[in-house]
Amino acid sequence: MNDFNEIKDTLVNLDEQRLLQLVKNALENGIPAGDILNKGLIAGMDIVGEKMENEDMFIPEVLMAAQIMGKGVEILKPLLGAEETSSRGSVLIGTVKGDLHDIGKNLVAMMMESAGLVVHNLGVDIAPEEFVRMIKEKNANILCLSALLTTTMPMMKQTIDAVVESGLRDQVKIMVGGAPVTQAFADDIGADAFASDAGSAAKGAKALIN
Ligand code: B1M
Repeated sequence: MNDFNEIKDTLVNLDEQRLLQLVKNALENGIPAGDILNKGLIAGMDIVGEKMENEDMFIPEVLMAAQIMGKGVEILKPLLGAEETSSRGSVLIGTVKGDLHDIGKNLVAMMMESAGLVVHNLGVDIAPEEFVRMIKEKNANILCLSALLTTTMPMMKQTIDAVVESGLRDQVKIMVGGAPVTQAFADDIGADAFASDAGSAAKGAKALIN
């Protein structure tokens, strides 16, 4: 659809005002918020990623695209994943140590909140011992780990190992996700669940609680 191409192009061209206008227009035209997110903003960010890989875009520009995307997501937020709010699980979510990517992780947190879960979003670059400390402090029953880099995926295993060593493994279900993460990897490192996107992460978390 034309709206999606324009949203993608505008994100890649870092035209914030136009992008936000296009997102609002798309909503006014009855396009579902989830489609605007997935087929517009996330698809646009994929192009940014390809350009980054080919050195057609550089870190400061990618960072700007990420910030602009975040503002687009803010507009969509109230309309995404409006589910019933019955579950009261306590979720701890963060991006593992060494990894600064947070857009996907924040989307997961947002979808989980709108699914009725209490979410403690720790941020990025979180060390295993910090996750362990926060599981205790927040009495969490689900731990969600995000990683976007192949080089930080092993930190997911180190985090799970730290949880095991702390004696808290029986208290929390652990879910992992992020672009390079797969179900096979999740199984390998001893996670309880894997989610490929924010919607299935929210559904998966509710299933883990029940
Ligand atoms: Co980075 N980066 N980056 N980057 N960056 C990628 C990931 C990369 C694929 C780009 C590329 O080369 N094509 C590549 C990784 C290659 C690899 O490891 N195989 C890469 C690289 C190399 C790097 C640097 C090393 C670059 C450098 O410095 N030379 C550097 C590393 C910094 C660090 O972390 N230590 C770096 C830096 C950055 C920025 C800071 C500039 C910026 C991040 C800004 C921010 O997040 N605030 C950035 C960005 C924006 C990207 C791309 C372009 C976009 C990521 C994104 O936000 N996608 C990315 C390329 C790409 O993915 N297309 C790239 C949109 C987001 C909605 O999707 O995060 O996949 P995603 O989240 C999804 C799912 O994965 C899932 O649900 C989300 C929503 O549906 N999900 C979970 C995510 N977390 C989950 C947790 C769960 C469940 C599901 O828990 C249960």
